[in-house]
Amino acid sequence: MGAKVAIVMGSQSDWKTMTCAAEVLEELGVETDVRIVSAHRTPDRMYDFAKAAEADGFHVIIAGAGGAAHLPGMIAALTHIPVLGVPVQSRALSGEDSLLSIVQMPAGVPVGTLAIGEAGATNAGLLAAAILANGDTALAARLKAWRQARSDAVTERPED
Ligand code: RP5
Repeated sequence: MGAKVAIVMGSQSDWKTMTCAAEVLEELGVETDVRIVSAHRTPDRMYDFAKAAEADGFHVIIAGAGGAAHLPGMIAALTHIPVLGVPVQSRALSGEDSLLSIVQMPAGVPVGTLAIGEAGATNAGLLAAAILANGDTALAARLKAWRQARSDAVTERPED
């Protein structure tokens, strides 16, 4: 069976951030399909990807972009599959431009927007896993174990 999670980004330069989503999904044993799909540089590729996403078997799309970050919203306009948007930290405005571009979708076309940068990408991966875990008890168990390990790693007192 093919990947149920697609990770797309507007540029090669976004990969340093978006790899965090891929890494956590790999840790959880979730296969991903990773692509560069730019809304303004490769609009036909973006359209073809989004229109084919359901038939291609994707259940969640994680889309990262920076600056005038219209990629997640454009993909959400073209498919009903849940889109999780990751604002990539931009050079000029530190990602506040990316965040506002992605989060302020008009009612009716949602993009689940995460934090700016690597934390957002990691959490997008975790949310994608949580969505899939609703119908996958083995994945749910792996996700619970992943979270438990994070809790177990917190010491009661700070160490010198
Ligand atoms: C956006 O412009 C991309 O998502 C990227 O975050 C930003 C800069 O792209 P490059 O100039 O590095 O290709 O389209």
